[in-house]
Amino acid sequence: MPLNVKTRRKRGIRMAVTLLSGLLPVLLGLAILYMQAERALKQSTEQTAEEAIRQFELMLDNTAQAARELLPLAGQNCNDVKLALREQVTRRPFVRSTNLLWDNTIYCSSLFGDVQEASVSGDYSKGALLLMKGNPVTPDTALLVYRLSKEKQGAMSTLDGYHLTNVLRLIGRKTVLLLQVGPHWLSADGKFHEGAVPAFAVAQTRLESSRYAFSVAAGFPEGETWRFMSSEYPPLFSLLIFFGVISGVIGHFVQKRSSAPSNEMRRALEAAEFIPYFQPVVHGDNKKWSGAEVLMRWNHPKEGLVRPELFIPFAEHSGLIVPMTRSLMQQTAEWLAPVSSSFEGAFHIGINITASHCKDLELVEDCRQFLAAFEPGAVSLVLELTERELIEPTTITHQLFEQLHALGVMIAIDDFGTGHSSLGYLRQFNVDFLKIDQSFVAMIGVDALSRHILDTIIELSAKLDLGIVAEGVETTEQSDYLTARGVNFLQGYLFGRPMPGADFINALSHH
Ligand code: G
Ligand code: G
Ligand code: MN
Repeated sequence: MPLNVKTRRKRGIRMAVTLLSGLLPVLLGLAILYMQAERALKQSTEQTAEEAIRQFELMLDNTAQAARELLPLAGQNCNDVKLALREQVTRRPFVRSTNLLWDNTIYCSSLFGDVQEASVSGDYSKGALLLMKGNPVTPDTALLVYRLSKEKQGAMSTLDGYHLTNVLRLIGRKTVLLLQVGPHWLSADGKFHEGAVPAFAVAQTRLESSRYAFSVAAGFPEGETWRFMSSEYPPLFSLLIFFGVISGVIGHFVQKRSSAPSNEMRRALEAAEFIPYFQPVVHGDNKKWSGAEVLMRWNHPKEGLVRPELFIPFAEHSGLIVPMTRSLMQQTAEWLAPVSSSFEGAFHIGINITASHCKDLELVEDCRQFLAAFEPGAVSLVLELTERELIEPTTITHQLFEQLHALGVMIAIDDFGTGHSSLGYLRQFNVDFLKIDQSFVAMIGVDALSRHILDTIIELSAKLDLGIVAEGVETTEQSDYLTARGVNFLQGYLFGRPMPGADFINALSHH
């Protein structure tokens, strides 16, 4: 079947479209899943940050409570109050040490008792919190200092970095969590940093405590979205691939069904692969050539010569039948116009027309151009309409046939006897010829009933004053029978097979 033969390029395009229709739902689905994953991760970091804030606030509540209770003691002799300092350290969870200040100087500590150390409140974030890298006792463990001041009095309590790091690690789990206090920040590995907090590639969140001067940053490193998708979404991926395959298969078949034949035929039309074959029609009495029927052939580069039954239905379906017939008429004129001077009387040229060709008036112009290629009166154009698909009588078709008749174009009903045209139909379209279907001719001398039908058709055409052409005449017996009944025109292998233009011209000149 020639319509399945594809050029390499066409096949490539079709593969690409199939692939695309398969990939599109997969890619679209992936994009949606990606956004969904990003949202889920963002939600997760927000929850983690909230939880961390809650934990830190809980710890700071203890240190703040210790400082609050010690603040009224500031100014008193260190020896008198250092037990009170130590009591807070022992009683309050998370509190590592406590100190008292007077006029921005630490003068009493829970660990050493009497000390002298300047401490400017400007270091403290909003005056109350300071994250330190360490202190002389534990230089490598970060610690968070909470400070309360009232005029010259001051009280401090410290929170061990170990507890902070634990929260960052345990709550964070897969989320990266940082604790930021003023210009300093602490990472989950317990390291103290200074300067800007690094930006996270995925689901970055920053949350400030409403009660203390610290904030928490949370996020994920680069690539976490894909990692999350590959661990959470495998069932959805299978579903996506399933839809992709279905969509690809649908895309494949839709293309195959809708566009493939017409594309191939359009290509063939441009490559002038549709060519005319000519079969002579002879006079019933003297058997001289009175004309020819033009029969389309597809000269396919791979399949060879293709008969019209195999491609005309596709051509009708895609609307290509109109330009194909136009091309056929042009080629016919190119073959026959140069020899038209040798015609005796008007040479009948039969062109096959389908019902779909009669939906507008384009045909009129094609016929006009065809006739213009010949000397006036040299040819007679006969449009053959098969009886198997009748033309609906509409305003357009009436206009069409009126204009065709005005041009001198004649109408023949092809395959007559196989369809169901009424006498009304024959009159309505101003029919000039009936072409008796070859199945009746084949029954001459074989089947009595078919012969009766044949006789009736011949009588009918005589009464209606229609010309009559017998198709498929293969034997002299058939020819004699038809001639004896006054059939004007005969067509069939007995007189000539459909042949290419060159052969036809050659045979015509010997005639
Ligand atoms: O000669 P052949 O076997 O090819 O003819 C097969 C059928 O194809 C015939 O019924 C004939 O009417 C149809 N056919 C041949 N050429 C054309 C054409 O140019 N246009 C249309 N519509 N039908 C054609
Ligand atoms: O358009 P139409 O259906 O009349 O086309 C005529 C068809 O009959 C073409 O397919 C043509 O090749 C075929 N044909 C023409 N003469 C003969 C013949 O003598 N015998 C047979 N079997 N077929 C013929
Ligand atoms: Mn025909």
